Amino acid sequence: MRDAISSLIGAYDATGKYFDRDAIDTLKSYFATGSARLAASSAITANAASIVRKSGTQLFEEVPDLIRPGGNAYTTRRFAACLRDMDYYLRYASYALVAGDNNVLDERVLQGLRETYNSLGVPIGPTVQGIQIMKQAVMDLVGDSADWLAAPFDYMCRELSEKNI
Ligand SMILES: CCC1=C(C)/C(=C/C2=NC(=C\c3[nH]c(/C=C4\NC(=O)[C@H](C)[C@H]4CC)c(C)c3CCC(=O)O)/C(CCC(=O)O)=C2C)NC1=O
Repeated sequence: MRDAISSLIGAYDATGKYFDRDAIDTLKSYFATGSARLAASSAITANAASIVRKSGTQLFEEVPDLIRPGGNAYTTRRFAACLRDMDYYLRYASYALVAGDNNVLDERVLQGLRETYNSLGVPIGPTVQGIQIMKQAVMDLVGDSADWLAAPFDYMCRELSEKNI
């Protein structure tokens, strides 16, 4: 698993280079957002249950077919599985925010996920919509809409959507 610093060291070490101007700028911006990243992550931790519950409710309002007979989140078991998945996305986003790197999402969340979803008929579009709703909820909570805050959510949406459309 990589974070902003280990990724950079890996890349520079691979070619035997000292950190150059670009590397220092990358590190500076990581450190400059450091305490804001920690604050965002701990705000998510403190509000995770309510973010997931409210975002789920909003998703099912926007796409009511999901919880109607024939919908993928219909039945108590699948409804619960859907909210559990949303909780996974939120928790791993809170890790990625601190790491300043999306590698944890690749390794722990996204690997093989599209295949699993496709084989179970879990629809990708509404899943992406659910992640976007949580992104907005987190931005509202933190009172910030910076790129670094959106990044893990957008990354999961992009990777889930890719090659599937
Ligand atoms: C930490 C990394 C990780 C992820 C991401 C993960 C996802 C994940 N979601 C699953 C199922 C599922 N995922 C959903 C989710 C949804 N259905 C909808 O209609 C909505 C759009 C959406 C919620 C937003 C549902 C309903 C199931 C159960 C499908 C079934 O068993 O038929 C499954 C199949 C096994 C199981 O049911 O537990 C996996 C592996 N598991 C993991 O370990």
